[in-house]
Amino acid sequence: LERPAPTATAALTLRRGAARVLIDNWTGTSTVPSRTLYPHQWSWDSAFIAIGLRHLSVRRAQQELESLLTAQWADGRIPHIVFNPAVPHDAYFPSPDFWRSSGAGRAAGAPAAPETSGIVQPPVHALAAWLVHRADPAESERRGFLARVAPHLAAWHEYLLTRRDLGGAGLAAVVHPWEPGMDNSPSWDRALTRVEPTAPDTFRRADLAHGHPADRPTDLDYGRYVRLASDYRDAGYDDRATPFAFAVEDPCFNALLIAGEHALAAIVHELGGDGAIHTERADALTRRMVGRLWDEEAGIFRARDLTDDTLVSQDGVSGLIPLLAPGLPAHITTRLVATLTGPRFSAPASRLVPSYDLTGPAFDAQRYWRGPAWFNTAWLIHRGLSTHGLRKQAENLRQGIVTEAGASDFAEYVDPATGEARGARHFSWTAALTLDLLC
Ligand code: 9WN
Repeated sequence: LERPAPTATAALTLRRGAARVLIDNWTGTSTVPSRTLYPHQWSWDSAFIAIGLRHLSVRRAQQELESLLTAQWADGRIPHIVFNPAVPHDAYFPSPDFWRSSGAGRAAGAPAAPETSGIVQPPVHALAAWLVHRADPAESERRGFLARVAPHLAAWHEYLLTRRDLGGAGLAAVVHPWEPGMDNSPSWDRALTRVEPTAPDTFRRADLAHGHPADRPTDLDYGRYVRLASDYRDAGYDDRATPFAFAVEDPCFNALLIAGEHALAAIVHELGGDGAIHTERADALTRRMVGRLWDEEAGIFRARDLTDDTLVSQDGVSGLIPLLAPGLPAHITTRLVATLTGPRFSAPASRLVPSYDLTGPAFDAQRYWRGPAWFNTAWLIHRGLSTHGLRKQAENLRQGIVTEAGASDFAEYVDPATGEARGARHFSWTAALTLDLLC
């Protein structure tokens, strides 16, 4: 049975609880995803966090995004981690010594400081910047926020649309399972069998000190993550020179780029310019995403493995996130909603969306991106449903998000069937996005 939606008093308590998480996880310039598991700044986390922080402090939300942008590389990439120099290196693996973005062997184009990773995460930033601006346009204008961030956001998208167009068809590719932000999704299993894992005794995982092994990726997964990241690093993070053993066009990543291009169009327009180029790009990306990633028979978008140019047959929540694209053909929207509300992705007790097909062979209700329901993906689908005017479904999901976030103490992810908390607690984006849906 689903839990009842919070009453007005409970909603107030929930808002306070969410605010407390964001206050506790604030470091002075940005927010850690979790004080225990993830003690640095993460790229797409910061974007989601800013979307919630804007309801507490617009200045802080601006700072969250701007501190991330100071770590942007010369080629436009926004690194997936910005390391906090005050945190000991053994607190998180891989640490700055692994990535070698700074110091003697510094990668070309990496900032002299701060230290960063060399891979990226999904482009939620332009959407976040636009929403932060909208929270208080006068304050944003007074501080010149949009004018400052717009060139960085444009350079970031440009990087993705050019250097990362590895398939040559105008979509952005990811080159490491950490890049789409859904590390051990079954969608990567087949591609990863081609990757020779690095021996487990050559590195030390820090995540198991804080996370339960059954909730986290396996040692074999980590061996492959390390191999892919070190191959990229050893090629100087050069997208033209690296012989990528893993290269995939992911639906969620590209749907966020589409939403980001629409947001950039609004930003440029607000600054007095003509944002048409970004709208055109968003439309072109939408057409390409439909052409290359939509699977009519399966009724969901699928990742394209560029190594053998095939669609991956495992279905995950990523394939539903293209609902975010306002220009999606109507029949595809209808099919996607049917998939979302059908037996493969509907979890009536939690009203959330599992990260992987409930009926799929690799489903695991506990393990990270192999089944558990996450709050950021639910928020994105909520936004997609609202974009297409699907109010009833959006409201049902909104209630699931706020109810389960509160009941799980703002967990990183939950068992979709029971709502049981998994992973870290007091997780920043869970708190931020709950706050957003309560305001
Ligand atoms: C690797 C911080 C990040 C999220 C990702 C999530 C997880 C990292 C890890 O944590 O990934 O980047 O160590 O497992 O998969 O989406 O951004 O919250």
